[in-house]
Amino acid sequence: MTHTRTQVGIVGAGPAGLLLSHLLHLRGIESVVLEARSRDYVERRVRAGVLEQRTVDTLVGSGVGQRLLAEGLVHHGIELRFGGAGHRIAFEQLVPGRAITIYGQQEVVKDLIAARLAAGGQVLFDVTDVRLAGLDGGQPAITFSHDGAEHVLDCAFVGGCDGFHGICRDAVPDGVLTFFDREYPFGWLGVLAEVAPSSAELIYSCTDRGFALHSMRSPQLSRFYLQVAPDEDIENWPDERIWAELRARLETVGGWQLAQGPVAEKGVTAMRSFVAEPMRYGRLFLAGDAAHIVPPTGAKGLNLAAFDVTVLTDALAAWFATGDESGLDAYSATCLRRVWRVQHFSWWMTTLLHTFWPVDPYERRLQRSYLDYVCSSTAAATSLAENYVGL
Ligand code: RFL
Ligand code: PHB
Repeated sequence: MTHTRTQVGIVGAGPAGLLLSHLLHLRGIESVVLEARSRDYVERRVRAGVLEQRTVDTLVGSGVGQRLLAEGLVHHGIELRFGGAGHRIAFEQLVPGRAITIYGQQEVVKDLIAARLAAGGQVLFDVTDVRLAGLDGGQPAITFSHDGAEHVLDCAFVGGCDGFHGICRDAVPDGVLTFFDREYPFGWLGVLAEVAPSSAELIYSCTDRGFALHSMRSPQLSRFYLQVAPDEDIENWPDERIWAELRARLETVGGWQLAQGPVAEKGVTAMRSFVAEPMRYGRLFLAGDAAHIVPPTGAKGLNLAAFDVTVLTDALAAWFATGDESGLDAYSATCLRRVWRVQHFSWWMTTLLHTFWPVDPYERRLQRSYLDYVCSSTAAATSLAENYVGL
């Protein structure tokens, strides 16, 4: 059993854990990141694609934005497609000066890993049996196995950045956290295809066959999502069926055609909303998906993870500099204010755009009425736009 010491032990090398480690390093604070998966796996995992302006500013401002600025696609609007017509939500008019950037989560992860390793940072991949102890005292310790040996990492604080299925949240004694959650009666089938996007901007399409989203990753790579059953077996979706369904749900306006290409990746994700309160237990601070998740319709999860760790970095930097605890004490409440705004927005976008089977005709008309309202009232469209680009 080897013993090492660091200032902040971080569990999870997703966007939250890596960005926390990187931001702490810039403030002169040492950390070790422990990741259950391989480097190759985390760098290939296809997930989010939409970065809010604030997230872009954080990445660029901390020196990891070179590739993001060169390769990211800046978008000034999205399209809502329903009832046989497309309606553009024009950010440049509704929220001047604010935009979103399309840049894959795995590219953010690659950039952050490269920056940590170049700065001599420690990111350990393929660790197993991670366990937390001493969270309620002043001496937390993380035990884990790596390369066939057992290790103990002593630290002043633990960053619980290990996602929704991680172990950090479960390390909190029963009764301390309150959970809030909602499951949706559908999931998303995500597809990455080697074909130029058929649209310059994202299309959120609401149809009687279900929801579809046309997104992208680059001028050569398109990303699509189809609303499916939450437990849908991907084996039921050969590529031809995927393209036929995407065409049926997206080619709903006159003359618009979907370009097809080879499918590079596909998979099904269930959708849920979840919040754990508070986001702290003693010396453990939960951040990102470990503390809260949202359905991806609002494109918010990664952005929220980035927000959490900027708040946490400031709080930890103040503590290490002067012993000031006020930032740490305020961490959970500061994050949860934003978390709940995003919870509402993501639930609302999901409810507005999906088909809930069996269809309740009354609810369907309410949905349609709200879509019409969002697309005809500047006030309603501004509300969507400011939440989408990030408050
Ligand atoms: P992650 O990315 O899940 O990373 C957690 C890491 O912890 C590791 N881990 C452990 N490590 C050590 N020991 C253990 N016991 C461990 N248990 C787990 C895991 O292997 C993993 O590497 O959480 P993080 O960092 O909080 O980041 C959150 C984001 O990944 C997530 O919110 C977004 O992907 C959500 N999301 C979107 N967010 C956006 O902001 N914009 C989007 O456009 C967007 N689109 C999406 C999305 C999520 C999706 N899926 C697949 C859920 C689209 C989809 C389809
Ligand atoms: C994506 O490109 O992966 C994406 C875009 C918009 C969303 C969710 C995911 O709302």
